[in-house]
Amino acid sequence: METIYTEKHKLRDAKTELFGGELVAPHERPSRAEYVLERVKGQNLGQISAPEDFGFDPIHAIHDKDFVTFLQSAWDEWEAEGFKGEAIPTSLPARRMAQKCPNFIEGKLGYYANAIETSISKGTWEAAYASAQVALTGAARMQAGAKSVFSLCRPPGHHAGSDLFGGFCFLNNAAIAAQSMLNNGAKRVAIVDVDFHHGNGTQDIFYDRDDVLLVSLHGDPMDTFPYFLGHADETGTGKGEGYNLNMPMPAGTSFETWRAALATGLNKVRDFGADALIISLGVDTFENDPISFFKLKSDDFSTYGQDIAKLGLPTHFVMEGGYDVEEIGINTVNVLTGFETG
Ligand code: 7XA
Ligand code: ZN
Repeated sequence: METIYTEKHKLRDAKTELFGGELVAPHERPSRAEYVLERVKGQNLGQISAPEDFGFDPIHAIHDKDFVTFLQSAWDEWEAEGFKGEAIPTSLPARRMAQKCPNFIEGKLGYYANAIETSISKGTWEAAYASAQVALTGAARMQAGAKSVFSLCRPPGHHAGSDLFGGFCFLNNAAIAAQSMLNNGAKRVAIVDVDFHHGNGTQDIFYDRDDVLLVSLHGDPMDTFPYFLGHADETGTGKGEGYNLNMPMPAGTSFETWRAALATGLNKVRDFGADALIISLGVDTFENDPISFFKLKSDDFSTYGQDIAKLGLPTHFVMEGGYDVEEIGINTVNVLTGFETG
């Protein structure tokens, strides 16, 4: 399987994440992608290629132009104010508050944030843009007839909405890849999000659509991030009704339970009749992940890679979360090699 990767991910190297009331070293750090890359090489997964540059149009097909402009200039605007730390919003338009975007950068940050753990730092935009191009290159490979491809995206994307960042995400790589496939001839694309966290950004983007099916398996949002979306009764709206399947699960969920939910999701994908499948591949379902509460072991990742392969669909793996850096490479590549042998 070909891997798409760029060193530009290293430009996203924030020093601070707001966690437990403290500013800590971010869980989402450059070493994550490097562990995965090392394992891709060590297991001889296949060719490693640099992304092409598809420009802004496919990004604007998913994200509001004003939001993209904000991401591009946020760090410079913040720095120009003389603030000493990284850019973190302090004031958000919570329920019933005005929806006008302020002029001042601190207000803009709040307007465009869906969570405030994620600081914007120097280089964040450049890395986010490159990450989207990685996913777009993966999408292009699929359309050229590849059976599978791995987009080693970093920063991740599934919490980013059309005009919202947060949860370590800025641009929604999987959504951008899905829309690109649709714009280039695909009729129906399914996204199965196996990250521990609900893909609230992806859900928000496609919630009223019947050409993109989203299946998400995740920690119950009553108990974990992103808290405000991801419930089982969120099934889509308008013509999108029935095209959003959430399967929240409780703390301590075993692989057996999780795998049964995956089977339900994959059956839904089969019935949908997708031309292609995108896996939002987060491996923070691992038993030792520091910010999650499922109990998958390293071998389980191989098993579910095989399960996904049995669908027989062209499959694009797009990297999302996973934070126990020692194991992230093993678990990620186990899914990919499992898929290849499945
Ligand atoms: O899939 N998404 C993630 O892995 C990021 C979750 C961010 C959690 C922040 C909780 N303080
Ligand atoms: Zn996650």
